Amino acid sequence: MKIIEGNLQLEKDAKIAIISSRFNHIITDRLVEGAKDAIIRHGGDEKHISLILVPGAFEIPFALNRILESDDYDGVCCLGAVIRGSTPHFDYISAETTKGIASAGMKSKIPVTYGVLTTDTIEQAIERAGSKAGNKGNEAMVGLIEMINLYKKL
Ligand code: INI
Repeated sequence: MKIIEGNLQLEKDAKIAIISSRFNHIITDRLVEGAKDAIIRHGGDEKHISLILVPGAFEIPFALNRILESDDYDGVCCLGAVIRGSTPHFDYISAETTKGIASAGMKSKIPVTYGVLTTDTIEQAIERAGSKAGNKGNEAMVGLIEMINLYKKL
């Protein structure tokens, strides 16, 4: 059986875009830190990272589509935090953000990963932004590194 998979070694000159939303920035700042940490630990260089900030998660797919029109990056990692309130707003934002990222990623030549938290409470978001449930920004970036290397083989 031939197994085709990506390793977790990032080229020193790999160009990575991180799109992060400012909304709930106490959480998203930690996701960005986790993502940056993964780049450095896996061999990348901070000077080749671009951080694109958007107002909220809803705007992530719009910026993502613009980025994918350029040939400037080897991969894009999307980070955000949508936290449920007392109205259906959460459902609209989280669904559109997720669909928008998936549909842009599907058409893209470079990999796109998803590190958008969708939680019921702020506590659940804190747990996933560098405390007891890990750091989903870090995980999304490790996933991106694997996919960058996999795409080279496909
Ligand atoms: N944006 C988020 O990233 N997280 C949220 O929890 C959130 N809530 O709950 O409202 C949120 N709203 C803003 C939205 O993403 C857009 O920026 C705004 O509607 C302007 O288009």
